[in-house]
Amino acid sequence: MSFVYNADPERGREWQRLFAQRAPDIDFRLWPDIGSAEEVRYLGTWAPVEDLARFPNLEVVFSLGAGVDQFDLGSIPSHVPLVRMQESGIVATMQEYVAMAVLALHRNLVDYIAQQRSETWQALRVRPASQCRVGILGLGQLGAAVAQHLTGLGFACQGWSRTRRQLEDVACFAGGDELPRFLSTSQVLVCLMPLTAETRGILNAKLFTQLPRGASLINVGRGLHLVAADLLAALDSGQLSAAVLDVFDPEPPPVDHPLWHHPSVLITPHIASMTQPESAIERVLDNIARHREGREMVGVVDRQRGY
Ligand code: NDP
Ligand code: OXD
Repeated sequence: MSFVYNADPERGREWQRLFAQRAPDIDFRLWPDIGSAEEVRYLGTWAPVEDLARFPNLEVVFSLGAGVDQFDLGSIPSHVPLVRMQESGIVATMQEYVAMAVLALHRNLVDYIAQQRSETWQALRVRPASQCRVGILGLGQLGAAVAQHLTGLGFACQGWSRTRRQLEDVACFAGGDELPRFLSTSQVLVCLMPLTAETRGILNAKLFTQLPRGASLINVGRGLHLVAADLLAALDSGQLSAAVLDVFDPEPPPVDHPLWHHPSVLITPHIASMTQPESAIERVLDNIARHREGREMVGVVDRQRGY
């Protein structure tokens, strides 16, 4: 019985060491050294793997990331569940990144970077975090944890999801009807939704006009949530003041893309958070145990919803 790992080889070697310690009965294989195809029960992968039919005894596909939009759900046999990554390391690193981005925007880092370049010494008004309202699109594993972390830093937080959530000290909005009210008071908007047919292009001109003038945007969801031309227009008109972007489509964006050089945009190369092998292995081994015992696994993708 084997687990085939198909993602970043450096972290793959960490997974290999952890599997040898924690689950020596499972033959851990690093792609492309898959061994006997009949032995493959579990596939852990970031990217879709073609022709899954070559693994006749495959039982579970584990996405090594939280997002699953890269998979063609129709190409995974219906009896093989796709499980997305829900683990404490990916959550903690996302909390750090969004805190960094919100603090950078709240404390005018974009302006001070420009000031430093022009040797300008000019203090801007400082306000406490409690006067800054952060709105989070998506209140799942990551959005909810980010909201709670930002609340701990003193920010006023609110979130929006498809179905209603309840979180301490976080105003929760749900569904299309409540979106305009949520947006109208979100001074910093964070996108932490999965990419689905419903959310594709959601960060567009219509949405930007519903934010308070001068609001800022953090996109850590997926590149295709954002209509880049609409963001550029909103920045240039002053409707938005700044953006922190971690995800693009394609990645990296083309060399001549105007976002690279926009003075109000900070870019990072899709590193907002990362699955951490030491904590992720707990989740994967627990899910394997659940699967063997016929119990429900944590993070099974609902193929109907697409996440
Ligand atoms: P979850 O599935 O746990 O949460 C998704 C949230 O989005 C839920 O609250 C869900 O609502 C909400 N949502 C989904 N569709 C809609 C919709 N149509 N309208 C309103 N709300 C919607 O996902 P995670 O929190 O684990 O991850 C979110 C995304 O973050 C990933 O899919 C991935 O794209 C991105 N990501 C980015 C990383 C990076 O490094 N940049 C790293 C990891 C993830 P409901 O609660 O009602 O289901
Ligand atoms: C993820 C990601 O989905 O890193 O986990 O983007």
